[in-house]
Amino acid sequence: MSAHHQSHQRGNPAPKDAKDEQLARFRAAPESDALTTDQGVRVDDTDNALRSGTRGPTLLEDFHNREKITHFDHERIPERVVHARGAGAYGYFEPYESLSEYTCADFLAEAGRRTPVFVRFSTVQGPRGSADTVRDVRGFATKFYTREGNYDLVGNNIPVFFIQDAIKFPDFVHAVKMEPDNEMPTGGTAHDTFWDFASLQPETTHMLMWAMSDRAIPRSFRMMQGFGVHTFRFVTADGRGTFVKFHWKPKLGVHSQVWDEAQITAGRDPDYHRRDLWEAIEAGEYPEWELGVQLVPESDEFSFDFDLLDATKIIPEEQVPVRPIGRLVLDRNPQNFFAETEQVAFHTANVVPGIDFTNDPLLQGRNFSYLDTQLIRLGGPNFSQIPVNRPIADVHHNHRDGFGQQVIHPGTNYFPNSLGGGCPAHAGAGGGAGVFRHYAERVDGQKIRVRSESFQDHYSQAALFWNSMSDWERRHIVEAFRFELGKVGSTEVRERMVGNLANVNGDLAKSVAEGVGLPAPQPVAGVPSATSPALSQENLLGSGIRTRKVAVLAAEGTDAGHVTAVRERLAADGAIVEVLAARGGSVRGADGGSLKVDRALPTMASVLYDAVLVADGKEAVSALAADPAAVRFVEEAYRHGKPLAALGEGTRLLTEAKVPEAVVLGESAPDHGVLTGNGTATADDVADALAAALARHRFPYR
Ligand code: HDD
Repeated sequence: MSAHHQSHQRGNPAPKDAKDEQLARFRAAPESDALTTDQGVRVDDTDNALRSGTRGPTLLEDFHNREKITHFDHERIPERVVHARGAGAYGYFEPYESLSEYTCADFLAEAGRRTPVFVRFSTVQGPRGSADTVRDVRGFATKFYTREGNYDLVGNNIPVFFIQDAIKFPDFVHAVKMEPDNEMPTGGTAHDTFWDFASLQPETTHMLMWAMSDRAIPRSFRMMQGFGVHTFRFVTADGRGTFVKFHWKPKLGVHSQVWDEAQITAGRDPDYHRRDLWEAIEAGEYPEWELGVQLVPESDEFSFDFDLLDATKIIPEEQVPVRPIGRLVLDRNPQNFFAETEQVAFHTANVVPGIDFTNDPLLQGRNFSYLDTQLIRLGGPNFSQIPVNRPIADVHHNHRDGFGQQVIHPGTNYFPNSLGGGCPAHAGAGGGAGVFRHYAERVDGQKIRVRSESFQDHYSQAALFWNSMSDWERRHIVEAFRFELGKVGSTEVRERMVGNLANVNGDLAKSVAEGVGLPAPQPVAGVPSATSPALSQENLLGSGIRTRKVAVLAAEGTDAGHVTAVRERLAADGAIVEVLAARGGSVRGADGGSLKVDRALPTMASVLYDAVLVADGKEAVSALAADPAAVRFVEEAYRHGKPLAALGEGTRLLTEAKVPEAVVLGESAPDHGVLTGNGTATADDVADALAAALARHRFPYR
């Protein structure tokens, strides 16, 4: 039975936490009960409509038929205007230590205090049915079901944003989304309107650098960072504020695909990231992130050469270190995608006591937009009653009625009242603990439509990002710009964009220009040379090889002993080893035994694996070398920088796939990540070397 089917039948285990207990009250397990109508009337035939004679017309009187079709006709709701495609999971957050010195937030007050969470990851541009591995920003939205109400941290996997003021969001989204006449492209930004807008709006430049880097093609949701983006504010019980930026750091390291791989994956498995998250959780490999904060005292508000309120800027970690404060673990998949992942509603304005906003104009606009969009997306003002959205904290108010009202509110519905015993009364009588108090910021200004002077430097941090990249990261950024601008029909737009890039780096602008057939733009003097090593993925590898997938290519006559030895060695470190052969079932081993085949080669592709091993066995390797699918598998994995290993005769397949000079173990291995025995290497030697190579993720310098 597949993991998929098991999950359908796993029933309702004992609730894990307060949120799960609440959700359990809303779950309905229909398997054991008789079929009924919406009204609870039992139905004995849902296959044949009521008709006049066996060959006659269907009768309007058939309430079951009408109800069934009507309900079906109304199953769809509007998709999110951005972030339509996503996947979610439940879990928990727990702080390492009390943060009471900075915030009165209850969920951060005590080491180990667990708060249930729901997290939804997403792409931004594509519709619900688009592929997971497009070049795009990824959403990383977390709902903390705290004892003091829901707190939503609605972030992305990139720490800055395209625009500085929310009033530009409709323009930006119109430009990035599919073009209005032909609704292309589905997923991704490689089209005229996006680059037209971007090239005319220099504040996008910093974010463009990130979006053209490998950050925009993650290997897995489980292997990307998350950022709150804005500067928020921690507030203590006595009203003291501290600026705060939030960072999520994945335990598995930050890893990406390469662009060619991402494009192939979009065809081979459009659900690649969704499947990866689902399967990891089903297998008990619970993804984990560390929450870190950058804290800035209010007195330092003006001590940076950028504005803390400008969402196109980071605070370099070298300037303000990220302090780890807790961990997030995702340990449960939803049971119904629509009910949970689709209906979940995040909102930047869902804050709890101890967390407050700043005047970041992007954040201020978001605080309007989310509730507004959800009113139409979820059909009216009662969506906070949908199970996934309900707080575990008690809810008492005088909001009444509206579409889909689920609650029977007896009694009075206004404040103040005496007839209802004065309930609900203002909270806070007993000293105010647990009450939301807005940070008493002094605000004093003229009513003007003007962007602050301190928001005007659009290039320094774009340059900082470029300067901080390793050579291979820079190469990928150049290739991404060439690809995207190469898809742009308007020469004028391409020229303008390349011109902007000259403000970031002359070589970058020149290489991109070359790639799209334009002359190099005039160099710009005085481009900053500062770096921030924390920005390079080279420094974010993480450790270990848990859940990394290794394909073993096998055929009739494979040395099964070797395969088993390698599998055991890698599995001990948590990697997943799958045997692939031309057909499912099993193959005959070289010594006459048999080896189970996990996947039929034609159903898979190299892009779905992190490394490839070719087993020994003369007959088997001859068959593989004659199979174009196997040759392509190896050739592609090599091109995508993945570790390759061959045992004994297996090297012949590498040669057939034109993998240059396999490195002999013990010499310069694993620097190129191509590992072959020198005749004396045992399966264990190869497995050890492969494990070390897997931990490095990719070999981009081939
Ligand atoms: Fe947004 C959804 C993240 C700027 C308006 N946004 C949405 C989601 C994420 C983000 C992760 C998906 C939530 C989910 O999984 O349901 N958005 C961001 C970040 C931003 C940002 C990190 C900049 C720092 N967004 C932004 C602005 C506006 C919006 C400036 C409007 C002025 N975002 C929305 C929205 C969405 C949304 C239209 C679409 C569906 C939804 O909210 O529920 O309201």
